[in-house]
Amino acid sequence: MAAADAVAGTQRTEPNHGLRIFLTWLPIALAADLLIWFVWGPHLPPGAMSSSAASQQFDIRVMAVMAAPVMAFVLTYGVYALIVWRHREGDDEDGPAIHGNNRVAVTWIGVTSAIVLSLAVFGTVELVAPAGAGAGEGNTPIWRPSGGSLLQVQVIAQQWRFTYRYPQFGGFETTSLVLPVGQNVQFNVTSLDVIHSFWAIQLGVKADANPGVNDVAYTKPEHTGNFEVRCAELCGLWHADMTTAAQVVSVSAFDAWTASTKVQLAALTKNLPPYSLTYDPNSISQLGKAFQQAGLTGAGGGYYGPQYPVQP
Ligand SMILES: [Cu+2]
Repeated sequence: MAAADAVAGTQRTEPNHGLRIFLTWLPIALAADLLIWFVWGPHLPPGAMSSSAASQQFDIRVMAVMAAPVMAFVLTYGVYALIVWRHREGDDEDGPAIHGNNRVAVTWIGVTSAIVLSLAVFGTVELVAPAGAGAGEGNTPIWRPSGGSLLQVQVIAQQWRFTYRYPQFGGFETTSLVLPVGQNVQFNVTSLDVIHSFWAIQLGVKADANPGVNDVAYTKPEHTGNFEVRCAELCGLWHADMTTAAQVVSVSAFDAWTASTKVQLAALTKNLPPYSLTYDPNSISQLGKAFQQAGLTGAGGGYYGPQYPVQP
């Protein structure tokens, strides 16, 4: 620099750009992180209605807090460069070469490696700790909730509706999804026809629904209230209509609901195929036909298999 200055015949003292960028960046990054964590964070999806939702919200908060300083740095650096290093009339001098600058290289590799590796570890821990984090784990889940009983709910997808079977309450099948608060739930998700995906939005649960597959996902509802279920896999003409208005209720309300539903659906339940982790729609479409003939396909009922004519 001294040589260049001598050649140019000027006397310039370069300010410490690194320090200036750092001191500009630091308050922006701190403010962004505090706002993200305390103000925005509690409102980030999917909320905190269940253990898995709360854990996903935490993950998104952590990732946003890690990402904001990076973005703040890029923007600060960009604006600083535009202002301080813009081309000026009569100044044709090039900046110092970045190639061979060990401090920049080591800092860059060090910081980016730390961010990526810590996120890999964090992501793995966050899958294990909340027992699969609400994701479908296939038919042999690696992570299960520890301790306590499990409420088993079978989610049966078909074009174009979800029905829910409660094997621990006589195996009735309903179009309503009702869960008790504070109870570990095991969803056994399957399909009778094409591929669907069971997405309980505010519970932070998403599991593929494939024919012939039992896909298991866990969660624990932590707050009572309504939540939405949607199909998250394009499955045909009425895919967008494949929704369920579902509820997390108190334990006593859940007990009352299961008791009354069990009685109300008794006539249908005895005609359902025996509870199974998967169903072959072709082998039970006779039953679907029987349901139709008996006029039992209304709300709360359910027939397995498509409605095409049954082979003799
Ligand atoms: Cu679907």
